[in-house]
Amino acid sequence: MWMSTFARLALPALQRSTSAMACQALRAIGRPGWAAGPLPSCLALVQLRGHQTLGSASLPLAHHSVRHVRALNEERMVEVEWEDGGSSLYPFTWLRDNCQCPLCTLQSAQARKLLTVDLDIHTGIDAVEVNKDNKVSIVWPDQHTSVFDADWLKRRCFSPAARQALKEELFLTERYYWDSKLRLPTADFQEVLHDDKAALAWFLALRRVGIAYLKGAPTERGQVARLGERIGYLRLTYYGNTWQVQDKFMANNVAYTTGRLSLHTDYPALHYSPGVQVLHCISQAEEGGESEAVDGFHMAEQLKKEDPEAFRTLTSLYVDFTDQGVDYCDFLLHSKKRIIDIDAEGQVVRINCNNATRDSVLDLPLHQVQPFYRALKAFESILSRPENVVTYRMEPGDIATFDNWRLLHGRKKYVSNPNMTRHLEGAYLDWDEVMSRLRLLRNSVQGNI
Ligand code: OGA
Ligand code: NM2
Ligand code: ZN
Ligand code: ZN
Repeated sequence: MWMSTFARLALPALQRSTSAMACQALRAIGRPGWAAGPLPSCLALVQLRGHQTLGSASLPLAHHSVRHVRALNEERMVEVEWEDGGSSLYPFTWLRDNCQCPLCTLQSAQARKLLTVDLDIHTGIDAVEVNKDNKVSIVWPDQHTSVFDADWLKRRCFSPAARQALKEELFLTERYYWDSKLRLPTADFQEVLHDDKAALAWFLALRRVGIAYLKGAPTERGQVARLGERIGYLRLTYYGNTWQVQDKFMANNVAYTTGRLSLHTDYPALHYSPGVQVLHCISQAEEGGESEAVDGFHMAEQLKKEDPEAFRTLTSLYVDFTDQGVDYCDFLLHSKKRIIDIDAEGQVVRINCNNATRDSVLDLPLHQVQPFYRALKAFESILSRPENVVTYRMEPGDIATFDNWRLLHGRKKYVSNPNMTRHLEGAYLDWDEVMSRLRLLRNSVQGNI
């Protein structure tokens, strides 16, 4: 069953791949004896792919031909009519700004050379035509010529549907919301290191579900660093390139004790908190130490429905976080964050919630203090409902990878045993680097089919 659940979770993001590739990618995460049900057939995957809603503009494999072009001089736009129906409009200014010729573009870097100071934002057009290679050729009033590839133009169509489709392709913003019934999407550690399709499936699950589990890693330090190399590089913080979650004498963080960690996100004391967290279990406690995870975006949505006033409070008040001590070097951090961070459209983009590092400094007018605590309690009580929390026990060789901007995670207290000490090795990454690797793998995997 979990495999088909995974197919449902990861597939919408795989929709621009062929069904064969999707099947291979999903099989790559299958582990005999782990799957509770049969592998989904390619037919089922094709049917799932049929649910896609994205427009054709973002399909990198499709080839588009231009039927006709004309300049709309009043509107100062070029209209491109496509052979397969429909048309797209491109403003003169945008076309001139994005001329791909060697004078305007540094081809070795695919970067703009043209300076804004040299861009005439009121330019007209002398001539526009479809050339014999089916490219759109424009002659500007100063006789500079620009030639645009049809597929390149189609991908950059300004229609709302095309922009939405390209945004989804580039940033994979669709999320699968879950609760305690989630079966953690799971892949094999060695496979994600060595097989590009397995790695792609891992990243797609991590992005869409917010958590992906890896099994079969060696039970020694250095494995999270290998994942970092697979992606690019790890995010260095004051706790080091990688860090050891163990019961430590004079612990410089509550994580380095045997105590319970209530549901939290890591490092809100940094204004740009780490996007992705990796936790590798090297040894587990004999008693206690189980892990918990909850879908923060889903819970924020729930809070908005159940208690809009609390949602408004947590999305508007800035709360102080702090962290101080010595580890990689000495540090004294202060930040101001909203517990539920929303963008200009009101979409939840990040959860910042850590009871240990929430500062005693609270920069609020007196009358907002009690409402803040009431709202925090309301959120906390939704987060910790048993129907919302996934509980799992990490075994040596397991690695949890999760979206630290979205998930809250915790651990139960454990008993420290001198013969069998609990030890996790952790590391952070940022979403930029993970998404960069995901896009590159998607391109190379698709290029090979
Ligand atoms: C942490 C943490 C989880 C665990 O170190 O921030 O959440 O299981 N650890 O020890
Ligand atoms: N550790 C695990 O925000 C935090 O302090 C989270 C960070 C110590 C690197 C814990
Ligand atoms: Zn040019
Ligand atoms: Zn943590």
